Amino acid sequence: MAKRWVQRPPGSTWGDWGDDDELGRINLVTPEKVLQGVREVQAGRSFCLSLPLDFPGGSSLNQRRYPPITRPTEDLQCKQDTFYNVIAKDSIHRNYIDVWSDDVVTLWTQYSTQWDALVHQGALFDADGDGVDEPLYYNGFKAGEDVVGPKPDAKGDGSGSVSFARRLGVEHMAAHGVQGRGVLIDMAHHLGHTGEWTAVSMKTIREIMAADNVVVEPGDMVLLHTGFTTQVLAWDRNPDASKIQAMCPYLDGNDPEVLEWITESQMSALIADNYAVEGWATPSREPHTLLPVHHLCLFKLGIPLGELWYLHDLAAWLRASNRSRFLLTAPPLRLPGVAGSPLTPVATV
Ligand code: UVW
Repeated sequence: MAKRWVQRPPGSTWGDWGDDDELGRINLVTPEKVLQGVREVQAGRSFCLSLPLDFPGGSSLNQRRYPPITRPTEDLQCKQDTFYNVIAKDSIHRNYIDVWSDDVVTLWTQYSTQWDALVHQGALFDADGDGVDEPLYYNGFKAGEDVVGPKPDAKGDGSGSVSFARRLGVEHMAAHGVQGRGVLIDMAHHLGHTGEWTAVSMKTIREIMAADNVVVEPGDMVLLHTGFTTQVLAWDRNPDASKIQAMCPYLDGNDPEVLEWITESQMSALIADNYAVEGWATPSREPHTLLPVHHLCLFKLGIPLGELWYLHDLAAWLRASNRSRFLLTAPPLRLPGVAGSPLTPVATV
């Protein structure tokens, strides 16, 4: 494959792992990194880091995303939506004792606990040096060509898919196996569960890390505990629409030092229990990104983002044990061509 850019975005990693790389910083999750994670397992306890995937409930957090919808598959006579509580004795042969249920789910991939794949956010950038910006994704993959849709048969296999990421989909992470050392930064503990939507600067992050002896090394997956999903869980699928859009601390993407830290720490993934990890960019007259952390991570550096993870119980256990590191096992679905994935991550301590 010929190189697809002559100039890369400043401060990006495009090409560092090859012209066709689709993994980005997940390349830093090496066998040694897995072993470092495994060495953190001392108590043999596991924590589920996922919300139930029908949380937060409703669509007040993001009006494009809805809770999962389930229905039965068709039966053997091809009758739609019927293969559920099927009594084999009645429908096949009186000698059979079996009862079956079999279902279909319509799942908005980023409704609940999720990974954002690298294809989730690109940017306009002049990679071919002709003076005109093109819509591109990480490593110069092209909107409309490598990332196809919306259009009929976008996947090209007659399956009815209307969108399809031929490159940079979440399946590459899954195939690599997302397992390594996780490091938790407990913002909620230090900033209090005030519920205030508060931008957290790098100065504050450094103070929190120093207070808890947290050290992030290249290849680590970094998890930010803000308290957001603790509140989401308490609402029990009925979130307060006036609060859920703007609550709890978030990483200040307008702070250049935050962006420097993400770049220089060489973290392999950035994860939060909140929505979007960050807030919104400060408006400016110049063309700019709406989401500076997304732009840096997904478009420039190739760092997948985790959102809406459930970190409350793990954070409490780590604090009581005076620890911040653990083995994190967090593969997305190996579902080709999608921009995000629900998952059920596990921390083992
Ligand atoms: C936002 O929509 C703000 O974030 P994401 O799409 O990454 O969930």
